Amino acid sequence: MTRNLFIGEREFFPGIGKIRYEGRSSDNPLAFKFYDPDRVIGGKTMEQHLRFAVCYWHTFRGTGADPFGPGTQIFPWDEPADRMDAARARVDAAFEFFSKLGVPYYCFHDRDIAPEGDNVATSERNLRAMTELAAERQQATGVKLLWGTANLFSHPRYMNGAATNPDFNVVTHAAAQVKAALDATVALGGENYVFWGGREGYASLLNTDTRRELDHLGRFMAAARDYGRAIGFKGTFLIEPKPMEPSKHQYDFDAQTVVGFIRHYGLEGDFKVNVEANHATLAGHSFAHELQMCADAGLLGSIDANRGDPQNGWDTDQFPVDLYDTVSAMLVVLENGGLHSGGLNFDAKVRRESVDPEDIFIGHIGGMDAFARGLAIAHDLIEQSPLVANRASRYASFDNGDGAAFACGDLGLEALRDIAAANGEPASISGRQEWLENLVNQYI
Ligand code: XUL
Ligand code: CO
Repeated sequence: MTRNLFIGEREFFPGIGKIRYEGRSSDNPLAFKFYDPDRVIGGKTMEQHLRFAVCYWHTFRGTGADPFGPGTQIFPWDEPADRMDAARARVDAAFEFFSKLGVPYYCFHDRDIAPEGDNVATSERNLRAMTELAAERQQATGVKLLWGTANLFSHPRYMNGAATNPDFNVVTHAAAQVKAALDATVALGGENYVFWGGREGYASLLNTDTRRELDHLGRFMAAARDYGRAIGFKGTFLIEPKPMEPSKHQYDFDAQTVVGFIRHYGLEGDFKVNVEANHATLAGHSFAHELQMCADAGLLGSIDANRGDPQNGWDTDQFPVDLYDTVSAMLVVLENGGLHSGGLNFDAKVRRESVDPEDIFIGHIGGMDAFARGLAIAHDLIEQSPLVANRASRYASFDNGDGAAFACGDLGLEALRDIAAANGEPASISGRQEWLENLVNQYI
């Protein structure tokens, strides 16, 4: 019986109880093989390290529709004909799912949990009503909000951008939505607030003043920050980079672009980066590279955990199952001292052909197990293998003497030239990449 695990009037996942850790010898598809929330690694439990979140959009608004055909996934929470009734059913289905899966967090866009109304005031009223219900469900289940966000890309009014739209009237609608989404995030105790700029970009320089658009984006972010702080939002604002899709050229191309944007517009201290694995690969980077660039800048905020498809060049948002990816990501996260107020949000969806409600559980279980293994392996690599010491030793020539003087800015080009002339040709030093790759495999 799963009687205590649903909270509304109806059970949406009958026959599925609480997902438990059963260890790697279990052949139960609805059990964790590696994610043991209470297992302590390096002084913190797996649950505290990984801070998993389920996303509302793919899981409770996705239908499997693609440009070639309608949805294949007919789920009971979409049944009510009235849009607010359907929204209420989804909240109940969502909190039942979060509780059964055992994730501490969820994330949503304003339009995921509440339907858009005919005008600004009606949309605000719908969102407030749904926020009240979500607050009750959070209270009843203990599930918390990792981040809220506003969908500024689906409505036709945003076809030329939201904060970067050339028409001021559209910018004001984007602002109204962000204001209401911040109100909801604060009311629900959200720990972060995300901006993913789906259409904050352009298709042609022939009709676009990119300099003005970027300045408007900077102004918009500052206005959101000021409003959020004024209503008591203590969390972190996050910008999620993506190089393309839907815009051809997106202003938040990759992590280093966003780091530069945050610094250029004076947003450090309030803003960090939300790195998504599939967006990294679309930008021609690895997931770990994007995480490392943020960690180096002190701006690693949170993670959208998923993966792309190696043969398809678009944002397939598959569940992360590749251990090399999760190990390399967790190496960066652990060396960063953890995710802090961020988490691992599964911005991932099951395939169009996966039509059983059970498939949604299995997708998340696989992602959670893959990150649990990544965490344990990365921890062992850092604590027990020569990886960290080897990396540090490559830079030993900067630790003292002239190398340290250069690194501090005390040696100019002429002094460096004299040292080169005096010391002669440097010894050839191996990077030993193959050895390090073998080491990673040894620990996996
Ligand atoms: C789109 C994407 C979004 C953001 C939130 O590619 O990743 O779902 O995570 O707007
Ligand atoms: Co995302």
